[in-house]
Amino acid sequence: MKAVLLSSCMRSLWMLFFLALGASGEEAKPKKPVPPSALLAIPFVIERGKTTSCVIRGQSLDTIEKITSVEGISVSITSKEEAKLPDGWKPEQLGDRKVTCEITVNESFPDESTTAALTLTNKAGETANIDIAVAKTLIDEKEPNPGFDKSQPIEVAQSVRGVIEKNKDVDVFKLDAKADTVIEASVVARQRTSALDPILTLYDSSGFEHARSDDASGSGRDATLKVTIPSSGGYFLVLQDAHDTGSDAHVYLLRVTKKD
Ligand SMILES: [Ca+2]
Ligand SMILES: [Ca+2]
Repeated sequence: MKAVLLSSCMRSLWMLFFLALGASGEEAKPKKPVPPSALLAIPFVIERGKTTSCVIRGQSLDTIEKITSVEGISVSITSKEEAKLPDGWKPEQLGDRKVTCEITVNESFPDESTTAALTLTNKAGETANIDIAVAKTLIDEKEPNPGFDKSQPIEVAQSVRGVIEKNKDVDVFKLDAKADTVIEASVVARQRTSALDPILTLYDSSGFEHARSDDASGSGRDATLKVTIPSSGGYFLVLQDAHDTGSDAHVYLLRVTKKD
C-alpha cells in the first residue's frame, strides 16, 4: 500500500514539474515580431537645409531598428513610445505607437517636387514608404491665434504648418490683399492621413464672409477656396475642424497663393 501511495505521489510531482516546465517554456518563447506600418508623419512638410524633429505614427513601431530615406536626407531615431489616439480613432487608422526622429535635409536637396520618402524597418519587415514633403520656405503657426483680434499675420505666397490642437479650436490668419487679386487658399490634411477634416473660411475685417470651403472637389475632406478680392484691405482666413475636434494628430499645411 505504501509503495502504491509513493508511486502515485511521484507521478503527481512529475506531472506538476512538466506542467511548470510547459508554462515557463511558453513564457520564455520570444514574441514573433510583426511587420511595422507607418500611417502619419508629423509634420508632413519639412524645410530644406534644416534638421526637423518628426513624429511618425503607426503600428508595431516599438521594434523599429532603422529608418532609411533617399539621398540627401539623413534620419536618426530619438525615441519610441505609445501614441495616444484621439477619441473615436482606431489604431489601424492613426497608429497607437510613435517614433520620434531627427530628419536633416541637405541644402542641395533637389526641388519641391521631391519628397523625403521614409522606410521604417524591424526584424519582420518594413513599412511602405511614408512621404514627407520638402519645402524651400515654410512658416510655423504661432499660438494663440483663436480670433480676429489674435490672428497671425501671413503673406500671400506663404505656406503655414500648423495643428488644431484641441476640441473647438480655431486658427486665424490675417493677410493683406489688393482689390481684384485672385487668391487661392488650400489646406492639406486628410490627404496625408491627418485627423483634421478642415473647413476654411475667408472674412473681411468687418466680419463679412466672402468664401468658404469644407470638402473641395478632388481633395477628399480637404478644403480649397478661390476668391477675387473685392477691395484692398485686411482679410482673415479661419481654419477649423468640421467636427470641432482637435489633437496633436490634427496637423495641416495651409497654402496661400496668388492666381493670375
Ligand atoms: Ca493651432
Ligand atoms: Ca473638410
